[in-house]
Amino acid sequence: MSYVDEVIAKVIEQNPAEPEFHQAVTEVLESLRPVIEANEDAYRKDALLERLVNPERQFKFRVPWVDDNGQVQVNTGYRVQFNSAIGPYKGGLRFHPSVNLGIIKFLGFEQIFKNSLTGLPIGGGKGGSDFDPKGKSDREVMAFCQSFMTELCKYIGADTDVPAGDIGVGGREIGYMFGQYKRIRGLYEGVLTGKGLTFGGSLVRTEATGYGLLYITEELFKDHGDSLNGKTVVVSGAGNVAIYAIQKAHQLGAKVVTCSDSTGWIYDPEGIDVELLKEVKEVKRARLTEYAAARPSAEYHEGRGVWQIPCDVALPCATQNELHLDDAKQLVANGCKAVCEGANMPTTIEATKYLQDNGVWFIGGKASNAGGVATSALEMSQNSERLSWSFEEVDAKLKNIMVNIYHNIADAAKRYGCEGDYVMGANIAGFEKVAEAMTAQGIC
Ligand code: NDP
Ligand code: 2IT
Repeated sequence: MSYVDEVIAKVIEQNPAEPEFHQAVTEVLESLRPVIEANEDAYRKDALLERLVNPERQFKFRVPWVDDNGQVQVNTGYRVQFNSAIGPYKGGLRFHPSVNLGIIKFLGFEQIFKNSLTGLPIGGGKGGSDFDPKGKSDREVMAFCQSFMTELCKYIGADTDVPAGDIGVGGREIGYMFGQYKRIRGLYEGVLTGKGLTFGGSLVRTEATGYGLLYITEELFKDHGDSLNGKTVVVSGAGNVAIYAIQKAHQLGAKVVTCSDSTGWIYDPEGIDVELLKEVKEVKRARLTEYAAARPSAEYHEGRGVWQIPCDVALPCATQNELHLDDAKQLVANGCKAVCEGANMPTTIEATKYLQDNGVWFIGGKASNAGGVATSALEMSQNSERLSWSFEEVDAKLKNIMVNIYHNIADAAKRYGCEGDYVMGANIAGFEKVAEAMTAQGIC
């Protein structure tokens, strides 16, 4: 059996009931096959792949908190410190009822390669909880965040592990967690990113994942002699990534006609009104039905369905495995040219393959959503030098990083004879740097 097949089989056997983790590992290792095979004996002897797929360390802890009725609630918290070969662990925290260890491990594993692609010195990690912030009062969210950080603060720090936001974790949650960290540890340091602008946050971090997604998509079109100007775009999600993806797509002359949340979706042929969407989702924390109620041109539909709307570009920005094989077939039938992932692993392996086999340009999240964590790393830099950069300066750096990522992944794919396979290019380019650093640091 080849080394790659051996390690995939071991991961499935040793991590039972973690299908998302199996999926993430399989996707990466399958596409690394030519790189591994070129150096198989040395990698096998060093157990490089076994070390890569096993987190350096993982924490699981109880998070008790008191709700507004005086009832004690208990959630589970996680932090997986996956790989520190190229820098301190870096990656978001997800608060969503679907969170379990397998989800956090898949996200932490992907983060290793994504962070490597940014070109910045950050290792891979991820954390979160099965806490559901939906419908909770601000006081309940604060109580949960304080309890979560009371335990997490033992394991993190500006030079060891720097969490940030993800699904269900935005500025409000980061603020509460930063306050509790400072209170317990007595340290005013850049231990979290995505902070408010009055206490060490970076300009552009809020917009960064969505903006970065559009910067790389624009570069992809440019490289093929085209641009986003005049293109029709479908977006899923209506959270942090989706909102700023829609905003930047409009700035680049495209028209975004859909968005979605966990209960339904919007088709707005006149183009999504970003200010209204921000009001509904960021301020009122309400359902998309409120968007439709305030916007005569918009239709609201229950369930899922954005991928059936004809488009030139599809940007999945909600959650994992939200774009299935049937959706991919529909996109191809409708003449979609490009799919670039804003979310982490939103496209199933079968759907990805179908899109690629049918000539759709496909950029996976490790490359296309790396703008968020890259800007987090820029926030860390600003915190270290105790300075703040202007919006224009951070935005220009972000754009430059995304353009570089595009060319690095395109070149890596070409080097291995797979021109246009940006998934393979991203996995290879991300892996090469981490593998070299791990090898140079000896067996650890
Ligand atoms: P948010 O919590 O801000 O928004 C998530 C959006 O997706 C919401 O509209 C939510 O619906 C919807 N959603 C979440 N879970 C589901 C589900 N199970 N089924 C259907 N819809 C769902 O999160 P973000 O925008 O920050 O994250 C979106 C994706 O982008 C995630 O995959 C995340 O890992 C990834 N990502 C985020 C980065 C960041 O900087 N924030 C960076 C890189 C990647 P509802 O409004 O009903 O909750
Ligand atoms: O998936 C991701 O890259 C994020 N949620 C952002 C992580 C970060 O540290 O900014």
